[in-house]
Amino acid sequence: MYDVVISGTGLFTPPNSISNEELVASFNTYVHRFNEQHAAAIEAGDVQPLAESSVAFIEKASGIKSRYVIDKDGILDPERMVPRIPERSNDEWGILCEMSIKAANEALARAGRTPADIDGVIVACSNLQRAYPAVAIEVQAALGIKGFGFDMNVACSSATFGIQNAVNAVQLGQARAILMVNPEICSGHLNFRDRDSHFIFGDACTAVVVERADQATSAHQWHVVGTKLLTEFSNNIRNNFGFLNRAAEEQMTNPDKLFVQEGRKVFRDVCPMVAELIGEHLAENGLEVAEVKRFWLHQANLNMNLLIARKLLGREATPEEAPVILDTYANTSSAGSVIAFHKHQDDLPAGSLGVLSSFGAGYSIGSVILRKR
Ligand code: CO8
Repeated sequence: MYDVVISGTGLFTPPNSISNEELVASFNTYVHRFNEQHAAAIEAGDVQPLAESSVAFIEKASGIKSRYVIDKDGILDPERMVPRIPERSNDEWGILCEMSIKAANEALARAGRTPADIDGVIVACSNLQRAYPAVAIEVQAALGIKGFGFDMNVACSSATFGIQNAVNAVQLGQARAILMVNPEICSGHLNFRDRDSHFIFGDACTAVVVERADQATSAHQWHVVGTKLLTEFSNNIRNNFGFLNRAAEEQMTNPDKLFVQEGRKVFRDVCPMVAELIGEHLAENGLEVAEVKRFWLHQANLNMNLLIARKLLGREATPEEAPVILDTYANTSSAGSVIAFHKHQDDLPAGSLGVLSSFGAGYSIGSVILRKR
């Protein structure tokens, strides 16, 4: 068994950002138009009037102030409220592949590697563009990587599950190095007409190079001390979009074919599960929570992260101990904890211990313990 390191990370951030103010203005225009158009039915009690969204609520309930998106105009158009992302021909690289290449190039540069050093590509994300061919194989072709590639989806936990797969392959000698990528266009599966969730998600892509410790030369090496994963079935976060939708066409456009959740229940169920899993994982490795210098937590909700850190530490975490990126990125699903890791690792000295953790639909939870070399 080989020792394994994460030797490089990369990030692609879309150029367009939407503030809460812009998003709420568009949503409220839609609400006013809907209520005007249905005034008679609302008056007769046949249709429920829609309620306005509020910037103050969004920031207090979630900590989110803005989000990056692939297409801003389509989302903010109150007549559309869906990003416009034109279909590409099969002769062009797809948009998930394009995002992946940008994040991967940064991760490879930080790792001091070229595509010739990589033996496999894993694309791990919540929102895959198509059934096949795998986006990972397209990324492989675009970068000129030999070996194998496959896609996997464990919702918001896709990156930690992807890292465990990559670590296993390198540990066993099946690959010298694996490129693991998380292209997330969450805006494509978000119902921007739903007041409860229209503010939650953003778009981004992250990439991680996992390789043998004895071959790594990067200045940014994190030894993978261990990985631990957990899944427990729940209906509280669902997206029922899939290939069988066309076989029940009368329900094809129902709201459950986009992201739906019971946010309160998710919050209540998942926070204790995450704190328990990370605590157990550290203990299994003979480590104390107090030794951890940084928690790169999944970036869904600020209050969730504050509670998880408080449960683990027995006190409030400082912003340095549990960095926040969801204020400007919102929830970017599997990319979130990796964005936090990418942006908040270089200040730590050699020997520092950190935990990368994801949580989300499934339920699914992942913990990756890392020590800086
Ligand atoms: N503006 C004003 N008021 C609002 C709004 C709004 N936009 N929305 C709701 N309210 C009102 C409600 O009507 C309610 O009013 P009342 O008290 O009168 O009934 C009140 O505000 C409180 O509503 P909630 O109970 O819903 O509010 P919460 O405090 O629970 O906050 C959150 C809502 C922010 C959604 C919170 O529950 C949360 O973040 N929970 C955790 C969710 C989470 O982390 N989910 C992770 C899922 S992501 C994942 O796994 C990946 C999926 C794949 C990605 C798919 C891409 C699209």
